[in-house]
Formats: sequence, structure tokens, C-alpha cells
Amino acid sequence: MLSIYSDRHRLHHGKTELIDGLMQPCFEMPQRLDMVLERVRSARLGEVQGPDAFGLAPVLRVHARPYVDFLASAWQQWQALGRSHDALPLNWPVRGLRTDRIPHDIDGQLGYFSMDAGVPITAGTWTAVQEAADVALTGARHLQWGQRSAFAMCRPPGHHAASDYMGGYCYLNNAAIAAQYLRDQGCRRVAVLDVDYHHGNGTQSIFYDRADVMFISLHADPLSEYPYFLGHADETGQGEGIGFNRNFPLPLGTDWNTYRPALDEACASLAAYGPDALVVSLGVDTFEKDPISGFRLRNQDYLRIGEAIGGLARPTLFVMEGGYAVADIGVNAVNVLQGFEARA
Ligand code: Q9C
Ligand code: ZN
Repeated sequence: MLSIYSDRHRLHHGKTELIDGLMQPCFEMPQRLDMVLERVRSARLGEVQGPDAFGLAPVLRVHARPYVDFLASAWQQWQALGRSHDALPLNWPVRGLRTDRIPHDIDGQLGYFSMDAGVPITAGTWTAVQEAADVALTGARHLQWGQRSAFAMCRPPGHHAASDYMGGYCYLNNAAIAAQYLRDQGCRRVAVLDVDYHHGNGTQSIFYDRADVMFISLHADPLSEYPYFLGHADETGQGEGIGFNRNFPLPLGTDWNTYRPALDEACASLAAYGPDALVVSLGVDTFEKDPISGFRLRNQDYLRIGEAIGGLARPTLFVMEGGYAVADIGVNAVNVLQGFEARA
């Protein structure tokens, strides 16, 4: 399988995040992707290529212009106040507060364009984030050119980012940008399957009222786990999109015996939809040793996930999302890809 990778992900390296009331080192760190690249090479998965530059046009098909302008200017605005440490949001427009005016002040903008504080903005964040979108788009382009599959090694991840907000380590929604690009290049139907431990609230929001992009997610029940405020089973779509969104919230402690029936049902829905292309939001934070998660999947279970996806026999783009058990991220991600190839 062809993999797309850029070293520029390193330009994004937040220092600390607020966890359990304490500022602690960011779990979302450059070493994550180093481990994936190392495993792609040691497992001889296939060629590794750099991304092409697509510019902002395909990003703006998914994200709102004011949000993209904010991301592009945030560091400069922050620095202009004499701050050289990471920019972080601190307050949000919740129920009853106004969202019809965008604050001029950077602290107000950080809150306006985010869902939580897990999104440090550093000097290199905007460059790294654009590069991650290019990595996903380059993978999508290879599907369009006839490849059966590709692996987009995106970092930072994307599935919590919606049209106009960041959150949960995500800035631009790499998988959504790739899915929309595939639509724009002539695929009539595209499906996104999200197997990250956390619900892909951003991707769901982006495609919620559309029938041309189906979204299916398996994740920890939002009553128990981040992102808490989206991802329930009764979220089935809106307007034209009714019936084209499907959530499988699963209990904490989910192991393969609980996961597999949900995955099989998700795959049956995908097969019935019959997409021209499939985008997989590939998070491996469902792993038993993941430091921030509560599922119990084991290394070999990822081969089975890949086989199930391969059985769909669709052109498939894998987009890297979460996974924080640094030593095992590469093994688990590449196991999915090898399981897929064994079945494809
Ligand atoms: N108790 C992704 O996997 N909160 N984002 C963690 C831990 C944020 C995860 C709290 C989790 C965001 C792409
Ligand atoms: Zn996750």
C-alpha cells in the first residue's frame, strides 16, 4: 500500500494540555507519527511518498472562510501581544451567549473557533495543519488515479474539527477534506468509517445533512467519554441526510467480543450504501494500553478490523487520527492496513 507522509508534522508540537485539572505534557506529540513511519518501513508496507500542494481551495470546500483565516493568523495575533508560549482557548460561547459577532481580540477568537482547550497553537501549527490536509488530499488523488488504497499519515489528526471550530487535538478535518475532494472529482457517493475511540463529531457535523457522504462511527459512549456532546445512536442525519449518519456508541471496557458485532453491522450499512470510495478515520486509541482511553482491543484485533474493511472491496483511503500508546501505534495502524491487504 502506498503511504503519504511529510516531516513537516513536527512543526506542530504543543507543550501542555489540561488533564484532570493539571497542565501535563501533550499526548498528541510528534513521536506518534515517527512510530507509525517506522512500522510502515519495518513491515515493508510499500512506498512512502511526500504530499503534493493543493492550496486552500479544497480546504474551503469543508471549512468556513472566517475559521481558516483565524487559523492562518492566530499565531501572529498571539505573538503581537508579546506571548511566545502556546496559544490556548479559555472561554466559550455556551447556551444563551452570542455567536453572531466574532471578537477582534485573539483570546475571544480562540474561544469562538474551538470546542475545548485541547488545541495548542504554536509557531508552526498552521504550516503543519495545512501539510496534513495535503497528505490526505494526495492519498485521495491516488484513489482517483486508480489505486485500490492509500494510507494518509496525517498529523495533527482531524475528526473533531468541524466546519468552523477546532478541538480534541484537531484543526482541519483531513478525512472530511479528502471525502469532499473525492466527491468533487466525480465519486457519486463517498462513505467515511470512523474507528477512532472518540466520536468523530467534526466529520458528522460536516456531512450531517447530506446523502452523498455517509458517516458511520464506532466509539466510546459519549455519556462516559469525550467529546460528550455528540455521538449518540439517535443521531441519524438531518434533511436530505436522514439515514446517512450512523453511530455505534460502545461501553467502556469494550473488547473484541463487543466490538466485532458493531463493526459487522457498520460494514453491512456501508455495503448497502455502495460508495464509490471509502475514507477510514483510522484512530488506534481503542487499544488496551492507550493512556487516555477505555477500550480493550489487542494488537491482533486490528488485523481483523482491516479484514472487515477489505471485505467491502471499495477504493479505500486510510487517514490517521488518534492513538496515544506511542510504542504500539505503528503496530496497530499497520495491522489494520495489512489485514485490509490480506482481504483485498
Ligand atoms: N481523559 C483524538 O483522538 N481529552 N482526540 C482527553 C482524557 C481529549 C482525542 C481527556 C481527547 C481528544 C483525535
Ligand atoms: Zn481519539
